[in-house]
Amino acid sequence: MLYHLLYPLHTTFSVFNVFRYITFRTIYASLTALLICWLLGPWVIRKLTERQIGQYVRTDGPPAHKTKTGTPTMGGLLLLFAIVTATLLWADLTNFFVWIVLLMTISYGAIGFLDDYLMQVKKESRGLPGRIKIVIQVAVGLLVAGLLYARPDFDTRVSVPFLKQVAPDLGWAYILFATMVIVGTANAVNLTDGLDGLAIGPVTVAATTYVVLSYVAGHVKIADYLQIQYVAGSGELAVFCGALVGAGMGFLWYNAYPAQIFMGDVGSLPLGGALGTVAVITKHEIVLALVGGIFVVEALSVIFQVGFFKVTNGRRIFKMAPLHHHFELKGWPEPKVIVRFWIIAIILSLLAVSTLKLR
Ligand code: 57M
Repeated sequence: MLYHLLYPLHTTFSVFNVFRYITFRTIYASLTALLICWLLGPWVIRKLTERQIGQYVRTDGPPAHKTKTGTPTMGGLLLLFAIVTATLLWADLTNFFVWIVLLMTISYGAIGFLDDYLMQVKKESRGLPGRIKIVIQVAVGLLVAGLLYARPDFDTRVSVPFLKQVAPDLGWAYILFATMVIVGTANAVNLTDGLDGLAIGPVTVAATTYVVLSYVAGHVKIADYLQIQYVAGSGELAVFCGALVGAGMGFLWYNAYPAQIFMGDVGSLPLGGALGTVAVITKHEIVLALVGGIFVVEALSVIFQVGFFKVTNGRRIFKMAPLHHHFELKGWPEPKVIVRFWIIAIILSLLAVSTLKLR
């Protein structure tokens, strides 16, 4: 909004010319979202506590988690407010991709809110039935992917990191592929959110990576120089990703160990869905598996654990899945598991950015 209000004044006040630059608006979207989370955090924690919206901790989890019972949850509402507000303030609101990613974020936030509400407020311990949750996620994913596919200039080729010449064109099947990326990322982030700051840290790292990837994908000269697919208008997603980064840092201020607040599904699902959608729009879908390698490994640990359990009639690969619980049960203190996962997330992000040059 500020872009539309203030940039036109640059003919009178040249200082407002700065609003034309995506880099400037990305930085201030990030700082705005950070400030919103920082300033509203204590109030949100107090309100959730007053309303007794405290985490129900399952008894079959690691023993150390028992002390977490009652921690205020659904803090994702603060994340969503910060991200949407900062984006509306600083992004170019005539950009189609900005509205697509906001549609995704708010839709998945609503799914997560319903699940949390049923579980934490109505005390229906299982929340929204898993099948219903996944069906709605797939429906929203198909809608978003379909809206992108319907764009005349939308490219249905899939870029492969490191392989410049390889970009298979999926045609209409790209809609299914994009939906899989979005739904898969949302649920992988959801599974990862099982220790203090364990999800929001890597989400913030991934969002930082996609600030860079969005900017270069939307810059015709840089995209040509790097020989990556140019996606006109995708650069504006750097502003949205900047808001993700700021909100993530602001939320981590309170979600850091020992957490004063959990994000809930109302936070984890939209964060993952948004990252998946940005990856699809900027044509960096497969590299998301590298950027979000922590989420991939956490999800795979569950898949392998459940599969092995069924095939061997009760034996386990890990002490407990997702993988973070395995290390907890091996005796690693929670903060050590968390920070080591963050370090790996940063390494994977650096490798992902390096794929821009290694082609
Ligand atoms: C999402 N939710 C956390 C919090 C957060 C199929 C199976 C792998 C599913 C999986 C599952 O239930 N996943 C749900 C993970 C939960 O966190 C809440 O959920 C929101 C995110 N969606 O915002 O509101 C618990 O995580 C802890 N937590 C923190 N700090 C945080 O900042 O400590 C969360 C955020 C919270 C809190 O204790 O209560 C979760 O873990 O449920 N199931 C599991 O992950 C379970 N694993 C399991 O059953 N493994 C089996 C099979 C099925 C693979 C096995 O290994 O044999 C574990 N989780 C629980 N109990 N709760 C272990 C058992």
